Parts: sequence; structure tokens; C-alpha cells
Amino acid sequence: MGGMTIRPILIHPDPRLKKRCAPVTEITDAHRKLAEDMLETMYAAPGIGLAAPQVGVLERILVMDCVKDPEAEPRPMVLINPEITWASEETRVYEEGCLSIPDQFAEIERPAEVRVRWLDLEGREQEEHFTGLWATCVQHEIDHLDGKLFIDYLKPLRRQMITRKMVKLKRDRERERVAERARG
Ligand code: K1U
Ligand code: ZN
Repeated sequence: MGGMTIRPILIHPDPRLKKRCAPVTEITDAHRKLAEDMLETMYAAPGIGLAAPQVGVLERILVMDCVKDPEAEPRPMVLINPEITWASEETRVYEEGCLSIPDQFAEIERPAEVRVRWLDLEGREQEEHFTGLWATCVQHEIDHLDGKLFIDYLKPLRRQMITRKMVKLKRDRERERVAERARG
């Protein structure tokens, strides 16, 4: 039985992070393996969420675990075809990060509470009311499935500055890879 694999996380800008992902029509073993790998990749990063397009899979699957206390029981969640069925009028501002935009943070305002409906890995319909960090995280992850990043909420100048930094980061990482290969 394969075991879990940490998959590489795509860094912005990447055209795959800008696409609307397709709904999952049939849940297969490949999806179960993907979900396991995504949880492993998220915990290793470390992060509190991860969406399939961030590992190059353009399907509507996300994972999250917003339990922050290391003493507390973890709560790994897998959401397939998630849909927001209700959002509160009340909003909350949180300083968000993104594993596809390393070391960049910005305050983003979103509904404070949401109800979300999704399919679990067994294809059973689930619905839950999320608050606090869970609500912020699930909205950030569903945005990924619609090709949207948190920087898309920022003013164009701030967004451009962050994008330029990421272009440079990717270029530097690529140069390092090439140099490493040459050293053998
Ligand atoms: O989707 C992602 O890129 C993951 C992202 C999720 C997220 C963070 C903050 C607000 C909304 C959504 C992250 O996990 S970034 C890393 C992070 O926030 C974190 C990492 C370790 C401990 C606590 C937080
Ligand atoms: Zn993200």
C-alpha cells in the first residue's frame, strides 16, 4: 500500500493556480491517495490547509486541520466538491499566509462564519458550520479551487510587489537546482 508522499507545492505565479478546478464526479483510489498525500504535505510544510491545485491537480479537493494546540487531538479533514451554503454578514479580518506565496502575509476580510457542504472520501454528504480560523481557512481553500489567491483581494500595487518577489524566489530556487545538479 504505497504510503504517503510529500508532493511539491506550486509557487505563484503559475497558470495552474489561476484555473477553476473541475468537480470530482467519481471518488477513486487515486483521490484517496491524493488526499493522504495532501495531508502529509500540509503537515510537513507546516500549514493548516492545502488545495489540490497547489500540488498541480485541478480537481475540487481540499484538506485542512486548524487545530493549533500541539497537545490537542489533530482533526484532519478532507472536503470534496465543497460549497458554501451560507455566510454570515459579520466579517473577520485575519492575517493570511499561503503555502504557494511563501513568507508573505496580508490582512484579509471575509465572512466570520460559514456553512459548507461537501462529500467525504466515502462519497457521503457532509455539512458543517465553521467559525474562527476554520471559517477563514475553508474560504481561503475554496478560493484556490476557483483559481483565486488571497493577494487577489489586495490593491494592484501591493499584489504586483508580492508577485515580483515570487518571480525572483522561483528564479533563485531554479538557479540553485541547476547549480546543485552541476556539482553532482
Ligand atoms: O492554502 C494554503 O496555502 C495554506 C495556508 C492556509 C491559510 C493560512 C492562513 C489563513 C488562511 C488559510 C497555510 O497554512 S499558510 C501557513 C500557516 O498559516 C500556518 C502554519 C503553521 C502553523 C500555523 C499557521
Ligand atoms: Zn493558499
